[in-house]
Amino acid sequence: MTQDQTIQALSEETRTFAPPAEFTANANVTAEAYDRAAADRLGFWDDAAQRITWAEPYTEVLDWSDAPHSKWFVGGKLNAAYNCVDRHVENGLGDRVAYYFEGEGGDTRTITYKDLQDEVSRAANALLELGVKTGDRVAIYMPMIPETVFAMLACARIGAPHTVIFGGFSARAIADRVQDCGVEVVITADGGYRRGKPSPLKAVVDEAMESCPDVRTVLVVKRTGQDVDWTEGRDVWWSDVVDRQSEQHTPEAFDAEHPLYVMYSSGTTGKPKGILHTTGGYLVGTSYTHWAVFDIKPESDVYWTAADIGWVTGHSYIVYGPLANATTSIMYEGTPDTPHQGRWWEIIEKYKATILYCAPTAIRTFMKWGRQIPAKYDLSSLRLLGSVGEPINPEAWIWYRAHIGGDTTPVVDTWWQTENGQILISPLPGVTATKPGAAMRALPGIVADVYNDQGEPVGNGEGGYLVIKEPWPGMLRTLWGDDERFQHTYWDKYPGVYFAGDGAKRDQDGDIWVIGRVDDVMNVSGHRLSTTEIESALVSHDAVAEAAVVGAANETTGQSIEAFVILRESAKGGGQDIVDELRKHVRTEIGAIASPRSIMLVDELPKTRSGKIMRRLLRDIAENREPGDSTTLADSSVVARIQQEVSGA
Ligand code: 6R9
Repeated sequence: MTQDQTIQALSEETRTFAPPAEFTANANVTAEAYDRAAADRLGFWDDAAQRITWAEPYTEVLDWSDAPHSKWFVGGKLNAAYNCVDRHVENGLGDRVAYYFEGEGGDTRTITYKDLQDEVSRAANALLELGVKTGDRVAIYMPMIPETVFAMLACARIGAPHTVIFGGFSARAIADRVQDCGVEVVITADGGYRRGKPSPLKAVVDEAMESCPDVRTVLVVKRTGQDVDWTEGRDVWWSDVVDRQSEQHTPEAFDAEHPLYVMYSSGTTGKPKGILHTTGGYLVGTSYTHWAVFDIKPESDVYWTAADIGWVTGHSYIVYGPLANATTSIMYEGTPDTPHQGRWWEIIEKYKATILYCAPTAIRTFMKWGRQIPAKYDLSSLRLLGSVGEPINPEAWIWYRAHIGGDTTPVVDTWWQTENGQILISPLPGVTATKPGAAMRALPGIVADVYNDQGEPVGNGEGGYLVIKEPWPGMLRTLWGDDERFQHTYWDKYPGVYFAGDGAKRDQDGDIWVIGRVDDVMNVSGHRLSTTEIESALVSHDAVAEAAVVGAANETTGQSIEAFVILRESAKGGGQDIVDELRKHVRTEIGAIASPRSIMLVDELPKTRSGKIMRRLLRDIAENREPGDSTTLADSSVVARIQQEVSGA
């Protein structure tokens, strides 16, 4: 579907689904929360902050005097790992399961809160022995295994901000992030299991380290047992240093604004942004929203966020939010079709999962595979479903509720971003009569709106830009090493108001429908990628003179990456070979997730008189549509020529 068709389909969507009465009767949050927060927003967050155990109390909920830099829970001190682990053990919950881990190959581990305390403490002691100090940044490049959580919490425990790099990124991408963040210690694994095979991680880190002379230690978890190269003096096995440590470690309390982590995310330029989250506000924001949006009953729920820890969804809703709430979670290492297409449903049946949170791209893939697959499993334990990462089309929403949710479970479509740290716009499952495809309204304590270009709120039935008008606890504090870009990207368009970069619509009832990015950020299978970043990768190849990349609408992946490339004269005539070569080059520069679906070789690109590439027209071509208005082009016949070239090819 094109964006216009999406908007059309969304505006024709009129079905609503009220929460089941029984769900409402037992829900954690009632409609009153909206009134309470509207009457006294900071008082509301003050209440929410009581979910956290503070080593020293804060004196002020919010200091916004240096806007857009916020300080939340000013003067408060806490330890994130203590809040996620130790306090639950102290409260007698040591035997509660924190994670049911399911390896792709079928190996399993059950990790209780007491196990987690021991593992995290040992890992923290190991990091201290390796010379990691409070404030040092540690990079983590890992598969989806329990040690990834141990490593993150060990960092948090000693106040060393982590930067987790998604396992699909290339050596170059790792090196960029490690350098930008000033990392000296990297934690990785020999490899992880992907589609039934061990896939290397350590080898990718080795390659990255060639351009990271400041990294002195690489700590390696043995997961697959595959062969690895070894750099003496730099590389150490996790089993050699962590396992022999004491499981006693006293967590130190850090300032509420102490950095917890940096997560790199694609922006509109070639350089990824290091989004900085701090401790107190982030924990309050994630634990409150996890409890409210997923209606978490920690004593009985088995909760599953089927995402990767390498993305923000994993940070907030596999690690920090669920653990702060003493939840039992499922963690799955592999892909949904290994060894068969019913793998997720088998896992839900096995652990009697009650809540599933995943991306629309997964749901659309399951739709394609057919409803007969989930129908073979007992999914009756599920009581709530969530969606995140991209707009969910009404058909996928309905299918999800019907074939996974047994036609009864509420579905919460949750809108938020890496920058936000926590869910901001979402139904409340016991309160909201949901509409398929709508994130509905801002959560209690959050003030969202849709603005037109002039910065005025749009009326019902109108579209515009999504904005957040008041600060929230889990918000990013700045961009690592680039405060100017922080100001410019989010706060300059509408002074004092957070500009999300998403288009949105208010329907006749005033409910919010998020349409998707309005900038050069693409959303491919729920992964955030920048067109510019991929263009830069392409032009860094000797054969390429110029490149333009667009995200075209795609039924399964939401968007697909379509590249238009002008070759240098010397490289012309290479045919399919050069296309394969360029695709490989993008994999090397960024990673497999950024590999274009198609690379079209063209002789020219549509440009305005000021030299700007008109990607809108390229998108029209990629989506097989009659190109829109091209009157601002320097040469309006270019589009027709490109169309000819593309259809000829
Ligand atoms: C959590 C996460 C953020 C971008 C965001 C928007 C899109 C996320 C959405 C959604 C429509 C939803 N997005 N959730 N669009 N409806 N429920 O995904 O963070 O990777 O930073 O992506 O994803 O376009 O701006 P991140």
